[in-house]
Amino acid sequence: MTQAPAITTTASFPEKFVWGVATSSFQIEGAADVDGKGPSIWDDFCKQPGAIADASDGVTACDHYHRWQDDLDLIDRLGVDAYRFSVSWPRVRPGGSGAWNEKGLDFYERIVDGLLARGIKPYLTLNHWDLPSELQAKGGWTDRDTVHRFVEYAQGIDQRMGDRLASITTHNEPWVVAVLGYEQGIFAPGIKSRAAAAQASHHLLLSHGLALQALRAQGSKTRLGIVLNLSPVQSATDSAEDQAQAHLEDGKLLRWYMDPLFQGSYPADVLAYLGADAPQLQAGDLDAIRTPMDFMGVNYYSRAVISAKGPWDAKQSGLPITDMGWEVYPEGLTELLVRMHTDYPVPPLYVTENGGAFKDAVQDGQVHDADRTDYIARHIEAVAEAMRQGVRMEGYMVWSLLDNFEWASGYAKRFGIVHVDYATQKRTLKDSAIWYAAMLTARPGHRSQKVAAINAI
Ligand code: IFM
Repeated sequence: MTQAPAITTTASFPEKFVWGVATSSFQIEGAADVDGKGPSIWDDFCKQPGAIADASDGVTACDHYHRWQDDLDLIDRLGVDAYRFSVSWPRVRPGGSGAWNEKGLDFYERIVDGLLARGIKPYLTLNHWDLPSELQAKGGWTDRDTVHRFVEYAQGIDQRMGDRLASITTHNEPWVVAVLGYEQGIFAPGIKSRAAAAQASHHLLLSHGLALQALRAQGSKTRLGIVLNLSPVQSATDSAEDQAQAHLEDGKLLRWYMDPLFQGSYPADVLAYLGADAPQLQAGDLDAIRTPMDFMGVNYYSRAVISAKGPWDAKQSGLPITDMGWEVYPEGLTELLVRMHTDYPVPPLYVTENGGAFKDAVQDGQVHDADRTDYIARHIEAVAEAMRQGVRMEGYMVWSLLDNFEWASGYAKRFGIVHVDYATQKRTLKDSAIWYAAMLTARPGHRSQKVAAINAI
């Protein structure tokens, strides 16, 4: 285990750089059918035998729906500037269309106002995967109608609380929704069809662009963007086969999303690879998708290494490996950010998720997660390096605030900087959280110092 470096990380960043923590609705809220919430595709998927490694579900999760005030206090203690969270679409509009659920809207409004009261900026995501089940029954993201329902959802949230938000993100990680959900079937909704995945990805992108246009048309006061999960894709060897395969995988992961968002086209090599499975487009779709954004988020965890011979075994690199089996490779974050900045006319960038799952143990009320602190510190340094190389970066957010429901892996994988005892719902700050808080509250002018100064009078 590596010792956390004694870094003065924030010194390399401008004062207005935004430091945060992130979560998502399904992973922490619980209250799956409380106060009028409708079912989501993840509620349904968890019921499929074998879908979730520990056969768990999101019925209780971190019980954040009931403990939100204490959790906001916890976020405040960390000294962050921002909290990135998502809205559960079926909590605010249970069927995805039709009646809105006032109690659901009130819940998120209380979160937003509670954050602002504590001096924390709310970064709201509309789609972190929990699509209303009723929309899935009509085809989910393969159905073009879902695009229009999503635009209405975006408008409703913006009308209700957009005046108090730091930003609205349309989608979190559309690649995951499309590929893991509709092609590999290992995430909700559990479909295995390459054509369905391609169509779903197009509709996700289209709904993003149309939502931006609709929100601007209604005078939205907040900043608008999308969040992609991206990695540098490297060839395992110099062989022509590996390099060709790596180029295609780069196309499927990065260029399939970045090209339409910034260049108005899908990459030709991926379209050729898809052949008859390529998505159906209508006139104007590509123009809508490239609607300018105010910011963009990148979720980074590791690099991808591609061999034409089959899956790459991360253990052979000799790099540290997280509990997810992912290599710790911070230089990949610098490489990725510089590439995005060089190849595309990107708006200001945020790292909207970054962190590691490690096997934590609570000992005498403490969690000594030096490996997680080391991971986060090294990735923050990688962001600083990207900025030195000219990338416009505005923020960095740790994934995650809390240990939570890690999708198909269930609760066994812990990404939190705050430990959650799921039997008691007790929260314990891990050493990584204490380190992050110490770093952030020591910044010149931090709100905690103002409070301390007032108290000292
Ligand atoms: O937990 C997820 C999150 O929901 C989306 N990005 C990756 C995280 C870790 O797998």
